[in-house]
Amino acid sequence: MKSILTATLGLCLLAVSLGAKAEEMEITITADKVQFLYDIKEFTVKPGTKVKLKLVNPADSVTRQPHNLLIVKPSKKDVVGMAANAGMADPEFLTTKQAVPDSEDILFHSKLIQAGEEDILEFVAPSELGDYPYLCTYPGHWAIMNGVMKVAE
Ligand SMILES: [Cu+2]
Repeated sequence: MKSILTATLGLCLLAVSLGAKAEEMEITITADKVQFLYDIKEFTVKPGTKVKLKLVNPADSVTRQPHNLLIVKPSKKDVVGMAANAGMADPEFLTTKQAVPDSEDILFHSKLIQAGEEDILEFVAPSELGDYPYLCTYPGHWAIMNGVMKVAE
């Protein structure tokens, strides 16, 4: 009996230590200095991975262009992008709202990052496999400033 208890306890401890070793990933995505583009168009994570995504907006003395990064539900890039374009009618869109439209299709988002600044977006990758688009919702950027986070085993 004692050995069964010991074995059970051992398995529990094993499970706890495995649980603590969740997959982690760090990735840096840099905006282009001139064009509305990210340098990484696609990356892959396993479901449930703890992701640290650094978004860098390199300084450019001419454009001083802010950018952000939103990760949205599969196939919702266009819907969220159009909502961002419509956001221009809202005087608070580029300030208080950080150019993030009101949408239930947004899973994670950075703040609006000014030229020369960076932000780290931390999140846990969805458990459901699929292609999760990311995009910059500064109005006019999303159609080309986008990419795909693939959640795959
Ligand atoms: Cu942008």
